[in-house]
Amino acid sequence: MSADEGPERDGDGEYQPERLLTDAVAEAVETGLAELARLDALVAEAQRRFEAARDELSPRGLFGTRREDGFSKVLEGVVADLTDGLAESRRAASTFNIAFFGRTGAGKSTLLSALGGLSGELVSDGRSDFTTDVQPLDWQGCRLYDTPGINGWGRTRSRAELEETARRAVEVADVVLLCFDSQSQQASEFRKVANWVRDYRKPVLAVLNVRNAMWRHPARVASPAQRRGLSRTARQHADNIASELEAIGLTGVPIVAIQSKRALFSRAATPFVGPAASELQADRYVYGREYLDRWSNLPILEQLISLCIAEGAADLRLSALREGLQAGLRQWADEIDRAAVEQHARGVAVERVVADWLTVLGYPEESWRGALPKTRAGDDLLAELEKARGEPFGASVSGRLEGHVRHLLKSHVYRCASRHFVPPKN
Ligand SMILES: Nc1nc2c(ncn2[C@@H]2O[C@H](COP(=O)(O)OP(=O)(O)OP(=O)(O)O)[C@@H](O)[C@H]2O)c(=O)[nH]1
Ligand SMILES: [Mg+2]
Repeated sequence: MSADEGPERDGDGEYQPERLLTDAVAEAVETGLAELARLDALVAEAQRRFEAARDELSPRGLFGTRREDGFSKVLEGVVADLTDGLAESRRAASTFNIAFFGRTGAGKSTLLSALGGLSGELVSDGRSDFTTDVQPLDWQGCRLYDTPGINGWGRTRSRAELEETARRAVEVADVVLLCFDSQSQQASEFRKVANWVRDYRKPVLAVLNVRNAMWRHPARVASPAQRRGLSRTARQHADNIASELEAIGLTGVPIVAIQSKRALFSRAATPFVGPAASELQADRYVYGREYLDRWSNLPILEQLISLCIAEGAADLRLSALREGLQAGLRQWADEIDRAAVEQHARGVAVERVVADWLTVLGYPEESWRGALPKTRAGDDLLAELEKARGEPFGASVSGRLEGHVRHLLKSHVYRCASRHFVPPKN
C-alpha cells in the first residue's frame, strides 16, 4: 500500500482525515438499522401469527382469561425472546466496534488515543501492563475498545476473567486490530484471539508500530538510500508478522506500518498529559501537525479501516443480525416441536380416557347430544375430538354400565322375585 499519498482534504482545503471513516461508519450503521427495521416487521408478523395460533388452540374464556397450557407458554416465550433479541441488536447496531489487541507496550493505547484525539491520559508512562481494563471510547460513530496487554493477562485480574472480557470484545467487534511493534512480533500470543476471530468470522487488520524515530521522517533523513534501508527493515518486520499470523491460521491479514507516537503527537488534544509532552510541543512547532500526521501513516490505517467497514463490515453486520434472528427462531421451533410431542402424548391419554368412558357409559345418542358443550365453531366437543383423531369412537350406544346394571337388576330382581314369589298351589 502506498504510504506517500497525502491525507484527505475537503473543498476548502481544510484537513479532514476522518471524513472517509465517518461516512463509511454512518452508511454501514444505516444499512444495519434498515435491516433491523425489516426484521422488526418480520417479528411483528410472526407475533401476529403466534397469537392467532394461540387463540385457536386456547381461546379466552368467558371473563377474558386464558387457560395456561404448554403452547401458550412457549408462544409467549418466543415473542418475548425475539423482541428482546432485536432490542439487544439495536443497541449494538447504533455503533461500530473496533477492538485493539496486542502485548503490553506495543502502543495500543497510543494508537487509540491518536485515533480518538485524546490528551494522552491512557498512554503508559513507561510501566508495563498499564491498561488493566477493557475501556470503550466513543469516536466517529465507532466504539474503540482498548484492552490490557495479552501477555500481562492474569497479573492484575484473573486470567479467566480477562480472557472472558477479551472474548466478548471480539464478539461485539466489527473489526479486530492486532497490534505489533518492531520489538515484538510473536503472533503465538494471539492464538486465543485468533481462534475467536475465526469462530466469529471477524475482519482482522494488523498494525505494526515502527518505533524507530527516523522511519518515514524525510525532514530528518535526507538520504534516499537511508530512507530505503529503513523502509526495508519495516517491510521485513511486516513479512515476519505475516508468516507468524499464518502459523496461527490467520492468512491474508492486511498489515499497516505506522508510527503511533508521531500520530499521537499530531492528533492529541492539548493540554497533553501523556509522556513526552515537551517533545510533542517541539515536534509540532518544528514540523507541523499535518507533516506529523502524514508521515505517521495513520491516515492509511484509517482508510483501510474505512474500507473494511464500507466493503465488508456492513455485510457482516447484516448476516450477524439475520443469523442471530434465525438462531432464535430455530431454537423456538425446537421448543414448539417438543411442546407438540408433549401435547400429542397428553391428547392420546385424554382420548384413551374418553374412549374408556364411552365404552362404560355408552356413546351419546343423538337425542341428548345437544346437551354437550360446544366449540366456537358450533360443533360439540365429542365431534371436535373425533375430527381431531380422524375417526369416530367405536363405542356402542348401550355402554358396559348399562349392561352391568341390567345384569345386576336382573339377578337382584330375580333373587327378590324368587324369594317373595310363592308359586300358587294347585
Ligand atoms: N519511542 C517510542 N515510544 C513509543 C512508541 N509508541 C508507544 N511508545 C511508548 O511506549 C509506551 C507504551 O505505549 P502504550 O500505548 O501505553 O502501550 P500499550 O500497548 O497500551 O501497553 P499496555 O497498556 O501495557 O498493554 C508508552 O510510554 C508510549 O509513549 C513509539 O513509536 N516510539
Ligand atoms: Mg494500554
